[in-house]
Amino acid sequence: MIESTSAYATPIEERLPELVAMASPSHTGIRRCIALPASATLAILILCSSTCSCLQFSYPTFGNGDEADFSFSPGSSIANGALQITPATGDMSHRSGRVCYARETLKLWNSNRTALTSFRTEFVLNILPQNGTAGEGMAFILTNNPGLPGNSSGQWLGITNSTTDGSPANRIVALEFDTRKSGRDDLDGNHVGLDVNSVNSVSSYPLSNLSILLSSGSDVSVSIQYDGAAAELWIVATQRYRFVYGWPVDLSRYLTEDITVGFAASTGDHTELNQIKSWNFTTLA
Ligand SMILES: [Ca+2]
Repeated sequence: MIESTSAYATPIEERLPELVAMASPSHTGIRRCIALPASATLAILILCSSTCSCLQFSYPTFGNGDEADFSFSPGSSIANGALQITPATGDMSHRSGRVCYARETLKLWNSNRTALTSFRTEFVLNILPQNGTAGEGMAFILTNNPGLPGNSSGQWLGITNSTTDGSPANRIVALEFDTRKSGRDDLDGNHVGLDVNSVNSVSSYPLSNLSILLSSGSDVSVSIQYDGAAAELWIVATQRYRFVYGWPVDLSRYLTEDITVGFAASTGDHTELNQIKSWNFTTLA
């Protein structure tokens, strides 16, 4: 049973905890294992090339030149300086999509295999309703199965579908940003949730009473940090106010070694642009 570690909202002017300090992208380009300093020894290079947990990248914005770095499901794209997780043109209704980083995977275990890999990722999401009412939402995903599931529009958020939902074979852990109450089990139309192989969140938290509206068309800055030694996953979401929430979650119960990181999203009767305007990722251990 996964239980919340803590949750609180603080005015935006208050200082963030060290654990999840929000940082603007400070550099561009991609740094990977092979970009070690020249002083690194050959032994380290060999070790790094085989076992290093060093996924790291930064995109302060997105352009067409970045397309080769990502996998796109049909209709997903880079447009308007952002990753468009679902189609940004044409028929946008009842669509789902995924955009994943394709250059390298995140290793589940750290280099010494003494603990799960710690990481921090930060992104700016912008959800823009297209016909007045939002639907359905998006999610940051960690998965061993990066391909988009069929029939995963609407309530399924590009994460699962009516056949696969709940199966451990999905091998996906997601933090969802849900913009529509899809059914009785859905909390509301404006919440964050931790999803483990299912869109029925293990734990979810409403944002409306914190004056955060995911589908306002205004940027939401998100920082997610995983402490592999403590097996804790933390999220900070900031719009006008800040939302902080943490869960104990052992990723090794649900995922295997090579983890793809990315985003999933969907629309339904109601449509929205599911946009990621910037994204950086840093492996911490
Ligand atoms: Ca929903």
